[in-house]
Amino acid sequence: MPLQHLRLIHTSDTHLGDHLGHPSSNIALQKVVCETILLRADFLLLAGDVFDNERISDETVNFFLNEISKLETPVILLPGNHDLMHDTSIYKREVFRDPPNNLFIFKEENGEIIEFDDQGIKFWGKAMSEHSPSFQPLSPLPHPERNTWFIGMAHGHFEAIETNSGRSSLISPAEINKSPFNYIALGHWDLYTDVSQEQNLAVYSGCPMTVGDKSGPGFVSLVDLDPEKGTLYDKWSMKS
Ligand SMILES: [Mn+2]
Repeated sequence: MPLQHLRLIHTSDTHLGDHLGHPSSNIALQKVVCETILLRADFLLLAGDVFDNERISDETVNFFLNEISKLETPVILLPGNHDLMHDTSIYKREVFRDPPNNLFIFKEENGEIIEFDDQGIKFWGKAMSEHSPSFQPLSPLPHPERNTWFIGMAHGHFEAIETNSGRSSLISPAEINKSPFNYIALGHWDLYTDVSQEQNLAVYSGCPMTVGDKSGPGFVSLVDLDPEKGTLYDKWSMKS
């Protein structure tokens, strides 16, 4: 089957439920949902830290689920260090028993593929269960896939190996370089940052809103998978 043209919206770090640190996160999520519809995206990617912590209310979770259910677009969610996938995970609460059927959540800490045969696209990611130096969001990498778009998702801190900081959930330039993906949707950083290594594309979308006292619009990454031109991506303002 030939590759299809597909459009992705990639965002992360909404930190829902953190009313002090991220006061405009609810509005930002609503904007992301609107833009996903207006831009006719085929998939919405949430690259971790969707929720701020495990003490958030069920009301916050229900707000999120209600927003997601407004979309027909599949939503691919990778847990991050603020919304870990472990025993007491937000994603294991009762309210997640019957999620909208367009919501797909990575659950395996060793990595898994979520695939959409009809559209010819696969997503790979490792659900973080512990934010520690032993968790490596892009290692080991999966094998390349043929005749399909292949998108990686990772939540962690990008750093050159030589820096040797010993920080948690590190992502190295070498891993991006060796990766089999058409694009890697990264989360963990507040600001849009392109950390691509030559042809291997990897981008932090940053928050869809600004963080701190001055709340305002942020950015998402708008990704077009074009059968002829390959992966095209752009920093897309959430203004308007
Ligand atoms: Mn994070």
